[in-house]
Amino acid sequence: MKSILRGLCCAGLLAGFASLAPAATMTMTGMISDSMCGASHAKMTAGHPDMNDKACTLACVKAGAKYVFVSAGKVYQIANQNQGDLAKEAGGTVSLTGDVSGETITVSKVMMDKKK
Ligand SMILES: [Cu+2]
Repeated sequence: MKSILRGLCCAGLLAGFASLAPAATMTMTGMISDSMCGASHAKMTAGHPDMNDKACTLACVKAGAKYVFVSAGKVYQIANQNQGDLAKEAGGTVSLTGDVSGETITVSKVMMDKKK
């Protein structure tokens, strides 16, 4: 009986930790995209062959979408949309450093990925 109570107590603690997860500074490789296209611009660029990923991202943002960061298939929201490098590296593969909290990143640094 005691062990069951202890188990319940631990589960509660873990759940509490998960929801209060502190922001962690992380560097990830991924693509700067927009909330309209998400992980792929293929749908839009198919209809506009003159558009590349960068042009698409910028056009989407101009149309009201937000910059997002796509890494390993996951789409992160970006808290500071006015970060200067976002427009510069839009559509490109980058190393992005920022504070990650859940699904949201506060971007501190964007570096072009030289490998690509
Ligand atoms: Cu787009």
